[in-house]
Amino acid sequence: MMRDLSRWLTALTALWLLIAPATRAAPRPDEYLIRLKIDRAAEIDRVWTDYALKPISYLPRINVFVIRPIDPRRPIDLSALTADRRVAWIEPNGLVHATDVTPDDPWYGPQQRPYLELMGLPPAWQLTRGDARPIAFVDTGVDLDHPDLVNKVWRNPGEIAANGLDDDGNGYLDDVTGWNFVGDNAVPQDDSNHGSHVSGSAAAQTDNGLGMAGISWGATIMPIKSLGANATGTFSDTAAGIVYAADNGARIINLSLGGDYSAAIEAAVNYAQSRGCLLIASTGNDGANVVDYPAALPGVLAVGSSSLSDQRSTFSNYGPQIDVVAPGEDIFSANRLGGYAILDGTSMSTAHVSGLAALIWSKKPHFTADEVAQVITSTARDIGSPGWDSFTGWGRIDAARALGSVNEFYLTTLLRP
Ligand SMILES: [Ca+2]
Ligand SMILES: [Ca+2]
Ligand SMILES: [Ca+2]
Ligand SMILES: [Ca+2]
Repeated sequence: MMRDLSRWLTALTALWLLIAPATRAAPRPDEYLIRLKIDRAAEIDRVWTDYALKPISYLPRINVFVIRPIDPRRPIDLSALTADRRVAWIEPNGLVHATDVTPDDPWYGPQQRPYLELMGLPPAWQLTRGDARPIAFVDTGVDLDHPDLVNKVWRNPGEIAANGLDDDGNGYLDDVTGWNFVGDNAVPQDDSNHGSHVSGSAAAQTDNGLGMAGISWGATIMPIKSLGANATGTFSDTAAGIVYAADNGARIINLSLGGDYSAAIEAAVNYAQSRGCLLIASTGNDGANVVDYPAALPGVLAVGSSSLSDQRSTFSNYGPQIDVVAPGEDIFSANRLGGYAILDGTSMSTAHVSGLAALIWSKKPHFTADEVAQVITSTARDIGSPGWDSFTGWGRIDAARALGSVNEFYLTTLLRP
């Protein structure tokens, strides 16, 4: 039996040596690793024949084959192989990265590192750094010229700038970079700092040797100005901003805002949810036993603030609707003048969760909003009293655990602990 395998391997090794230089330069997305439960060469060859596979190499000490489809246009039938009694397991030949991912942004080390590390971020970045799908920030606008944001601002693909036409027919003239519902114009420029700060935390340009790091290196920022310079806005502008985000391609809607219940905002939230959006909102900063709206609405991920020592921030509102907490004290991010500022609040915590949601969705684009939310809550580090509690929800978010949980090839269910 073993002699058969050895002979077969000798032939395979020769093949591998022959083709190795040409084929090992770049990772191959159609390569798989497989362990079989059989060891006779003829039986092994039979598996390759049955599924039109060709072995590329073999790792004898761990009994793992590297395989590819014979015809690269015909993908491997994974479900059949997984079910085949001769197969122990199969997985894609994925990528691993160097063990440390340290962004080169100069403020990362001195300012952001403690709370980003607490959230498991350098390890999570080994698994994904996000994709370019936008996060909408319904807020005070964004500093559209900020050196660490300018290259991350979402561009409306269907709109031509400054031609006085609503080219994409979405009801908004010349809305190439979002919309200003306060001024009713196409320039959602920040006049407060707040919107630049939260969008920077989630998605500032990262590893560009400049300023700060954002949680999703890939995500773009959809600026929607619904709050004025005093960081206050109307129910109607907020509702309109949520609808705009849902209609224009944002799946994540960051709502670092809160107040009283509004039927119009609830209707907008329901509309966005019906379009597949995940809405993430702040519990509020009064230190009170009340979760602000819209965070208190069903299905909205309600985010409170925690400290570097994993305690609820004294200002962080709490209550039965809270889902998770994230660091929200001494948070370093962009301001409206091309610079940076340190702010506290559940707004900052919310932006961290939005950034994490973008990382998860980049890894699992077919997930529903509820599934992304469940990854976030089920992988949070339980703090405070054991299990869900009204001060910190399911706990403090952990990007490394969240991305680790969706990195498994056979992901079937995600259960809360
Ligand atoms: Ca338009
Ligand atoms: Ca136009
Ligand atoms: Ca940067
Ligand atoms: Ca707890």
